[in-house]
Amino acid sequence: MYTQSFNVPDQANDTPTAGAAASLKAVPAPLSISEAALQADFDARIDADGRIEPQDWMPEAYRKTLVRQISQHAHSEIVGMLPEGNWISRAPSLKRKAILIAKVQDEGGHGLYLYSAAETLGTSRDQMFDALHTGRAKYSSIFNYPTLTWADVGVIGWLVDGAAIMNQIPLCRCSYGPYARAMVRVCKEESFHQRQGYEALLVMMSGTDEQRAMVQDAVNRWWWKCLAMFGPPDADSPNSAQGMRWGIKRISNDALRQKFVDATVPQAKVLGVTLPDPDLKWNETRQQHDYGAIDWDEFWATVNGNGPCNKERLGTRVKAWNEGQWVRDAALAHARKQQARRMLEAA
Ligand code: BYC
Repeated sequence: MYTQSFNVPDQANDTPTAGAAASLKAVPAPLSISEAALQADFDARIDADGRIEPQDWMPEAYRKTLVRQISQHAHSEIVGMLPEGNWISRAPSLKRKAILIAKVQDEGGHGLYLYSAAETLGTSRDQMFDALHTGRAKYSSIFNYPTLTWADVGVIGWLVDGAAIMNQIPLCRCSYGPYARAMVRVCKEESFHQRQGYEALLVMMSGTDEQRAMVQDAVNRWWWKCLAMFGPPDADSPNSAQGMRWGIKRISNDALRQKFVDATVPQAKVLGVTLPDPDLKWNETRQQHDYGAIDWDEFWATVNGNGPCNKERLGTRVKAWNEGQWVRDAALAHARKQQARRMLEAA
């Protein structure tokens, strides 16, 4: 926690003089004044829409919230490689295989930028992985559903990455610098992911009846899960108010969900698929679409570890971590050897 060094009390001022020790000991005035000043400085920077950087003082709760959100986001990217990775060996053409490999690799890269951003807050990558592997950390609910057909890969690109972009564009303006900067690159790549998915679906929709039915079936299975991805309704979102006050979240869960629905309806029309919601219709007064009720019980069951693929996803990650131990050991041994060689040469 090197960034908290400003918190250390000034020894010269804090050391009590003989005889006055008992009364002075209980008065943390210099520290609290300096903390209040640091807090005021932090608040002013947030109010002015400024950026907080790793070396800056920040309240402990801000740091914790960021570690929670960024590490969960990183885990989502890494676990998110699995449902689509499942189709790399069965992609229908060389072109689709090359695109899918690139996309899945990009998701791995996003995870790595995000772990690096979280590390600047004083939490190690090992700690974050341990939280994931022991089930203490969350990752996006959406990756606990199976990819049953090739159309699922296209629908994940179109809808899952589409929802992710909607959520992530505002994160490019997040108040924490390293997260915001990581998100700029992530969003550029997500945009390619969304387009490749949509284009793959357009091709399938111009194919056979069987292919069209496959796309519609995938849309039916993923639509509601994508709406839930934005998180609980604002009224049931315990972290939103503070996250928005701190400029971490810029747009609320419900507002982002609405933007996603409004953006996706015309895309579905062009594609020729039906979104599986009989209550979905344009509301002239609101100038937005109304949509039906989301099954929040199902969402929470999935978030809490009881979705169709939770155990499989976590098991796969833990297995990969254990089987990769020799790679990490070898890389560390190599780094140590290199360092020893450099020191010998310098001596
Ligand atoms: N799934 O108070 P709330 C991708 C949790 S991957 C699971 O609204 P907050 C991709 C939430 O964590 C992109 N849990 O929380 C990769 C909280 O629990 P804790 C993933 C969820 O943080 C591969 C509780 O519910 N994107 O693009 O203000 C292939 C109450 O929620 C979910 C991100 O991670 C969920 N869906 O808002 C393809 C974006 N929703 O932590 C694509 C970054 C909520 O208090 N994260 N919860 O125990 C965020 O923007 C925010 O953290 C959220 C939640 C909007 C997700």
